[in-house]
Amino acid sequence: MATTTTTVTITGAGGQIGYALLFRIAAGDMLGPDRRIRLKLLEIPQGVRAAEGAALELQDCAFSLLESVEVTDSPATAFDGCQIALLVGARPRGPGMERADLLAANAGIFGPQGAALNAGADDDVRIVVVGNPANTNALIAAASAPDIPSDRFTALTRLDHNRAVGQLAAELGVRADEVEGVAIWGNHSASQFPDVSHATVHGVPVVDALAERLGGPEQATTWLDDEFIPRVAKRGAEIIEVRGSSSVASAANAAIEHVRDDQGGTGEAWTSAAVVSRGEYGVPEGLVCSFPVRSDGSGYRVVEGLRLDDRARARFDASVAELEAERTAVRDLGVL
Ligand code: NAX
Repeated sequence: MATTTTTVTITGAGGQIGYALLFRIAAGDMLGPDRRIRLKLLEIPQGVRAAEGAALELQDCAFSLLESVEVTDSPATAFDGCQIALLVGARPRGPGMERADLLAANAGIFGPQGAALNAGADDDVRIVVVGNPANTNALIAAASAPDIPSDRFTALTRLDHNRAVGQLAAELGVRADEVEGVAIWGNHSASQFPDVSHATVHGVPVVDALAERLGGPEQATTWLDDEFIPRVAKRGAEIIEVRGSSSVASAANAAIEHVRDDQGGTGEAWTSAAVVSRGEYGVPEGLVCSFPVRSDGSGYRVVEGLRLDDRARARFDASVAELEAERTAVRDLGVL
């Protein structure tokens, strides 16, 4: 029996991931069977018709939890009263576009959206950025929302986390839910570090289980370095090559799981999310960086005290350096 109503704003709702998200959210996959949902769909004018079409289909599903759907091209309207924001719409990299151009184009989206959240969102709003470059877009949005505590802003690395779990499960011949303790460190980009050094399968370290399966510790290390890490980090490109278009359903699934666990709690298990660094693991404060995280239902907190060996540290540092370079580029544009 649904008792409360939550206002959920989705940007880029007329796009691919938006289309994969809407129906699952309205069916209760994200917030559970006790929370009614008021959907607010933000698009640019060219995307409004597609979002309106999705709204018609939502009506045709007659979801019992769905209280209303509003389509708008106004950030102020979309974020008014927003309690959960999924910022999916972003400017993709066009032909010949330099990184600075990409960051500038997205600053022009995430700056104003942060400001609109600041002006109109609910006091307990939580925001997840999906649109790329997700970490730095979240940084820009947070910087544009001075009245919203920065720990409410997160960026999605749950897809990378799930990809890592999926690869390990396949290699070890187990179900995905039998693998625990995977961590994604750094940026949601090819520089990310998918880390299995704390991961277990049925309580056995994954590295030992891999050694057993692959014929020894050296073989396990080779598989991790040469196959697992690059495959997880470049999985998006693999999906594009095989499928002919980018990850959609898996990205939507990850976003739903990110919000579900942020709100509902992770228990003792951890997952991965990009959160605003408070200096954990030596990551410069303010960067939106992926860490292993837990939530007790009040938001993601970094799991502290994990040991990173020199090789792991070097990989993580390289990804953090990329995040710092993105922040510097954005500062140079005068955005921060
Ligand atoms: P689509 O191009 O299908 O959809 C994007 C939608 O956003 C379009 O309908 C567009 O009109 C809209 N949009 C653009 N600017 C907007 C603005 N200022 N306000 C509101 N809406 C706006 O892309 P899709 O496949 O849905 O991907 C969306 C984003 O997710 C991309 O940036 C993509 O790179 C990113 N991804 C992030 C992932 C992650 O793990 N963090 C994984 C999947 C995906 O690659």
